[in-house]
Amino acid sequence: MTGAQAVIASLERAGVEVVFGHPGGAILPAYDPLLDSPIRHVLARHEQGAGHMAEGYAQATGRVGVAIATSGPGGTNLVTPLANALMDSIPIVCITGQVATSAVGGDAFQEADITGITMPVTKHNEMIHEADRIPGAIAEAFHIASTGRKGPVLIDIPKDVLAQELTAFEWPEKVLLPGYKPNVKGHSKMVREAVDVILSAERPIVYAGGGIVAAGAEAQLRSLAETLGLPVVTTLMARGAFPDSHPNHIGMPGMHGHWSAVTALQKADLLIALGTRFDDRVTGKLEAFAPHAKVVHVDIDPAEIGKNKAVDVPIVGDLSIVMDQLAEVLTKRLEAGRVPADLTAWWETLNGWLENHPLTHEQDPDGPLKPQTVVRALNEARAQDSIIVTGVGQHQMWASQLISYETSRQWINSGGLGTMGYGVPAAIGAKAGRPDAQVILIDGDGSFQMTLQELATARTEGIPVIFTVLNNGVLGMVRQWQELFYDRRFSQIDLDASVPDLVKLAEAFGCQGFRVSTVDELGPTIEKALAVTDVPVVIDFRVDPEEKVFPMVPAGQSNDLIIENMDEWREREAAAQRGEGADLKSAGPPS
Ligand SMILES: Cc1ncc(C[n+]2csc(CCOP(=O)(O)OP(=O)(O)O)c2C)c(N)n1
Repeated sequence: MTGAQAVIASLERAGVEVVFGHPGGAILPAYDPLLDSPIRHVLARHEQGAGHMAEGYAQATGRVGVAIATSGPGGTNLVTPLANALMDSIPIVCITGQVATSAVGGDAFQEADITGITMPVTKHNEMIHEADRIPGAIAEAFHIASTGRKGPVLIDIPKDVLAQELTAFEWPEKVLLPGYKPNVKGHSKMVREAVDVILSAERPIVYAGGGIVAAGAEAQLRSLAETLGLPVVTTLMARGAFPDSHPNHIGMPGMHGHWSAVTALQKADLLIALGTRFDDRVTGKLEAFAPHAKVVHVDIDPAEIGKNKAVDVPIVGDLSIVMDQLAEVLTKRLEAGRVPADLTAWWETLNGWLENHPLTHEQDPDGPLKPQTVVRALNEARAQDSIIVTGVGQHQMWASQLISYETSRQWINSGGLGTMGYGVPAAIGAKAGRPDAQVILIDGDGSFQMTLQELATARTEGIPVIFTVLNNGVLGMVRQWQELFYDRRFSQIDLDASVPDLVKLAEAFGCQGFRVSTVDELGPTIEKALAVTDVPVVIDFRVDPEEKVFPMVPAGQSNDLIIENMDEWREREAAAQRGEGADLKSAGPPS
């Protein structure tokens, strides 16, 4: 067996059903045995697309996504997906070809030091020097990607190693890595302390992050919240991990979070932070974040504990295991007669906020189509268990705010890196992994144009995604910042909504194209478009470029300064000019 055959055999042994890739000289040997393998190869038009497809696949299915690329530019095109996967803890394995061992270091044709380049954006990477090492390295790659804090692993294989004969193909059934042993069980003393702190808190809140989804701890989260009547907020990475319709759900925190969720964190006396990393988009000005709260923090990655905010009760472990431990201690305490603090007053406050601070927008029936109106209409028309994928920008925030998510893995976006162009390929990957699910991309025209060539992949591979574009003709989120922070001095944001013509573009790619410009056309066109299930669909929604995402915490400010609409923004601005309150334009760090 050659190294190349061993690569494919290893992927088969790892249980891989589909890989996303793009061939080239150095990886060519591995493309030949693919012809004899049951593994499906999806030919992306760009390696960045292949990488994001692997991520979308992983996020939709919970399995490891795989991308394959050639040496040099093939590998460097994977850098963005790798960085994205690292930030969002997405398990992917990337396999790259490398120039022959004898040529390495000699500026050979299509040579790039991909392990060096990707060192800071992978959980682990390795260049293989002998074909015998291939099965072990690939088994380890899958193990590392999918355990502990999940993330990306890259394996680089020189062309001569792919051609080399193995002495024997040995697939390790169990991977043993002496230096890698994620701590999965929480320290029992800390678990007891956490339960005590939780039972005593009068204004507790569960701050649930993407770790809940990664660990599959949704049931335990729900049980904890219901047993103690705890309010829960779900971060951008955790949307759906706790049902939006649940009476204990307070919303999404963060710069564009729900007013009640943001304020609940600010006023809480205890944050029960589960698998979340105190991202600056959630904390706002860190010194002013949740000033009255004690913090219980559970995370699989010890480096996260206390990284940004001091923690009172740190617990390192796998959330699904630690939450079972918490439940066990909690049951004992309650059975022994311990009475939890009374949360009635807290709930009265929270419910009052929820009632008084809903998300609203105004739609003039004859005026320009508002992006929020479109997102609400999509929410109505979609299948309840549909998967929503987004790019990055205003549309991403509206899709998170205005669509109700009831289960995990229904919501796929680029949270940490904020990668425009993520949506099109990630949606294709999600649909490849869950072909029976309705997959709807909600993209911006800027994000869409970064990876739209993958429409060809969707069409030729028979992956019928519904690609929708909130086409405002501008880089909307940048426009919003220029309006609010740079006195409407708009610089380099105009894209022109009519270029490219998205309906013609869809047709050119063999997809069906639809356009909606008015409120009247909205419902009927969405219905028609969603009825198409055999080919990919593109819907061009022409929306108002002036619309802004609210609520908003101005960058670098305290979350106490959450602003709900433009009128309030102007009032605060005027007040600041009179010397009453913070200068909204200071826009200091973080970015
Ligand atoms: C690759 C990349 N480049 C630049 C940015 C900075 N950026 C963030 S949002 C945004 C505008 C997004 O425009 P669009 O996709 O049209 O969405 P909209 O905000 O209009 O909904 C830009 C340029 C980014 N996030 N990613």
